[in-house]
Amino acid sequence: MEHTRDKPFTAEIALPGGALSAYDNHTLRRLSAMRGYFADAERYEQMLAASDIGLYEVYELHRPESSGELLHGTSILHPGKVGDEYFMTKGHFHAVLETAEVYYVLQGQGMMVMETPEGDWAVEELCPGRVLYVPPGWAHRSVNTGGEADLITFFVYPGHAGHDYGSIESQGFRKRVVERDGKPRVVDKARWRPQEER
Ligand code: M6P
Ligand code: ZN
Repeated sequence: MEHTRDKPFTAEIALPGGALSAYDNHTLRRLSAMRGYFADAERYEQMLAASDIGLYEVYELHRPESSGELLHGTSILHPGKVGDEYFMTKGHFHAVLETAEVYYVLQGQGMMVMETPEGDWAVEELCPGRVLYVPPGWAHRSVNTGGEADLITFFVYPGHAGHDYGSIESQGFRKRVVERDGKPRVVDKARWRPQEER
């Protein structure tokens, strides 16, 4: 049997903006999809009642979800905060836990919050030109600390990795990124309190 191979292909990333010139999926994650994710639940509900704004967008090229493939695309995380907590992605483990991901930062400022099921955690700063390697087994969430600009990253991960939102959705990450005195600060999840109670 003759093997039919896909042809090589290219795409352009428009900057500023971050859209791919050719893509199959465009996902817009709105505030309403993030209930329970931000620490300040009261402020979250107030903001949602005012407007169901879009927090981040993902442009992806469709590839088969097999281990030899590399899924890739761009992620555009808009600036803003819910209370003092910066806008962020939901964050996830890969369904196939032992799979990695690479991020290349194209624009903006942010942080990648990461943790393992064993209790290890790490936060790396994201700035233009930087490459971040998320090793197998690490949950990952991007946070936009830039204030005014979109955080735009290019990502690549194995085709069979999948997304597992379960434990992050129910328990969150161990660390949150909040604004303190105008600057981003990494705080323990447990220590977070609404501004008035501090
Ligand atoms: C990055 C990639 C995507 C992911 C997206 C949004 O662009 O890791 O695979 O879907 O971020 O993050 P999340 O799925 O956690 O909402
Ligand atoms: Zn991932």
